Amino acid sequence: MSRVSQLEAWRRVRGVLEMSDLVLEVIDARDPLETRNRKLEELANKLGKSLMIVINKADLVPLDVLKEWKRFLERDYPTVFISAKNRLGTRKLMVSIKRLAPRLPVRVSVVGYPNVGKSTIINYLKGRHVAETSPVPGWTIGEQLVKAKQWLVVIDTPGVIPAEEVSDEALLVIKGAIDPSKLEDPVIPAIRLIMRIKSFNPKAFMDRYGVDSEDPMQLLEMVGRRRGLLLRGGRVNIREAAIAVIRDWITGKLVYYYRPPGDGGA
Ligand SMILES: Nc1nc2c(ncn2[C@@H]2O[C@H](COP(=O)(O)OP(=O)(O)OP(=O)(O)O)[C@@H](O)[C@H]2O)c(=O)[nH]1
Ligand SMILES: [Mg+2]
Repeated sequence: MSRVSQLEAWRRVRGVLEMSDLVLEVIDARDPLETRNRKLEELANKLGKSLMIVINKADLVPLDVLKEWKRFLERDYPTVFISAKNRLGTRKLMVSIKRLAPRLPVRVSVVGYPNVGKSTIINYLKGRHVAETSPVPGWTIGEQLVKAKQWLVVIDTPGVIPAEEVSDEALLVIKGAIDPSKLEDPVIPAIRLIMRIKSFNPKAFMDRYGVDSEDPMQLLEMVGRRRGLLLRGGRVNIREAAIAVIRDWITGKLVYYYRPPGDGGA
């Protein structure tokens, strides 16, 4: 993850926040705490902007868990959950935007970590493909203004990562915020990810690959062999196996979720 490109991304996001009337902070339903960006919230507060949390990728998490997160996050900000990909929740999102808009027409910025689905939400509000989306984190580089409705202008932004997290590759892998092919060593981050996935969803690997092991390194071996990711001589290409696992997490083929802490929990 390059510090320079992140500095530029923050600069652009700040500019977009300054010109918006309402901020949509997009988070990933599978890991709301890790994809909630407090630095963005602080910046929006400092600039005096109202903010709404949009829990996206709701298709990957059960409804009762989504409802608990909504209740939990609403202590801080109005919250909705949607699946931009499956086009579920548009009406609810539109109604909430209209309700929170300080004026009409309203300018709404869409912000968050890389890969949470910001550009997909822009397309969904517009009703057709106007913003490029990709399973590769860090896809959107510049901002883009889109007139979604007569009364609604939405602004796509690049994903931003708090400065203190930029060099913590394993953490960024868990947040789904970094392209695994850019990692010098994807194996250690993959092992941390495997342990986290297993802690919340012990069946995740059996469900996805039909193999499992308590030892993350051995699990990578098994996944690599299953996938035919072999080096010459028949040994497993562990690097490629690690990248495959990280990609499957990013694209929602490996799933976990958890409930909010405290009394919002189970
Ligand atoms: N399962 C699921 N996947 C989604 C959803 N919304 C977006 N995605 C997927 O998440 C990936 C990232 O989506 P983008 O819209 O490009 O995310 P972004 O936040 O704009 O990412 P950057 O531009 O890299 O910051 C893509 O592969 C989307 O198809 C959703 O509601 N459910
Ligand atoms: Mg984008």
